[in-house]
Amino acid sequence: MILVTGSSGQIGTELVPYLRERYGRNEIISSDITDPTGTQTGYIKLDVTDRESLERAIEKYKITDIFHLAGILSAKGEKDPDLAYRVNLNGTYNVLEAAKRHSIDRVIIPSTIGVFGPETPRTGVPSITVLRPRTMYGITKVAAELLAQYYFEKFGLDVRSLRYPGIISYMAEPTAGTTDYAVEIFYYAVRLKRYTCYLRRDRRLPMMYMPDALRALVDLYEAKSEQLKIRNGYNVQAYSFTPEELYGKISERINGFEIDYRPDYRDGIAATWPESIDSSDAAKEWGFKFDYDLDKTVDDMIEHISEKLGISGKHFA
Ligand code: NAD
Ligand code: VAH
Repeated sequence: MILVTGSSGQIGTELVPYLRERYGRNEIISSDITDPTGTQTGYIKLDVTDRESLERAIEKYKITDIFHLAGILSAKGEKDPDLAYRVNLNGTYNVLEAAKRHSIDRVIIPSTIGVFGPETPRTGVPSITVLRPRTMYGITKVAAELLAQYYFEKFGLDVRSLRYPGIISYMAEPTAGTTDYAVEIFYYAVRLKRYTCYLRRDRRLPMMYMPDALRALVDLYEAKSEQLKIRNGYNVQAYSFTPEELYGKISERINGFEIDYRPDYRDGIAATWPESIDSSDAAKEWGFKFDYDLDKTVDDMIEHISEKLGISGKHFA
């Protein structure tokens, strides 16, 4: 039985159905800090900062594997660093400790390009590199990566991690991160044909589309343990672009779409992250690959967001 923490967020909203489709409806327990809604099945309320509740849930549902997604992302973390510290660091420690005590088979913890900092190389960053982040999010995620490696080496706990770039998706609208503009821009483009971007026009960041992000996480989960040399985090990305380049791609498809730029504190966060990372370790050791290039991503996003907002293709002419 697989437990997913933080399952109501941007990634969990799509990972849970993906896992249910692959391993069976009744094999997944989703959980988050919020109360269950009437429509959720196989869901429990679970605060990862509460170790006792976590251990009770592991026992009660006979959990064998954990996908630990609960977290406070970069932008929200800079607004409330204390919360980010408690959820990201104490929460991850609780998950690892509970996993060790209950002999959990595999623990999957997504990390992030937020672990990098201004001293990291700007482009083609390798998996093993300088990690000196300047956000509370990044600091807690570096600590989580090191704990993952520690639990693997010291206790033999099978912990696996990859460093996601910004994830683009249309199901759940992200609100807590620095890379969220790359989702938000599509809603504004489709609905209003106008967007004000909070990053500089030339702020280049690594990104990836959700279907590739889900497949990568499950490929890592299913890989043979002996294949995996890196336990703190494999770099993965599909492409890198600037807001102006993304605007260009959307404008080719939505006539009259306009953008302006008003950089805020999130641009300061993004300025400390690299422009591109090197996914070759992930490709070599567990076969990481991606299907969606930027054009395919933009086509798919516009199609699904238009459908979601009930706006037909004619609107774009
Ligand atoms: P999200 O902010 O959309 O979701 C996080 C979820 O965690 C939320 O549903 C929130 O309610 C839950 N949560 C917060 N505090 C909690 C607590 N104490 N107990 C239980 N749940 C709690 O984030 P996401 O984008 O889905 O990210 C999931 C994981 O992937 C995070 O670890 C994040 O660092 C990592 N990641 C995400 C991205 C991205 O672009 N989305 C990129 C890199 C890494
Ligand atoms: C954030 N999307 O902006 C997340 C991520 C790639 C960075 O961790 O905080």
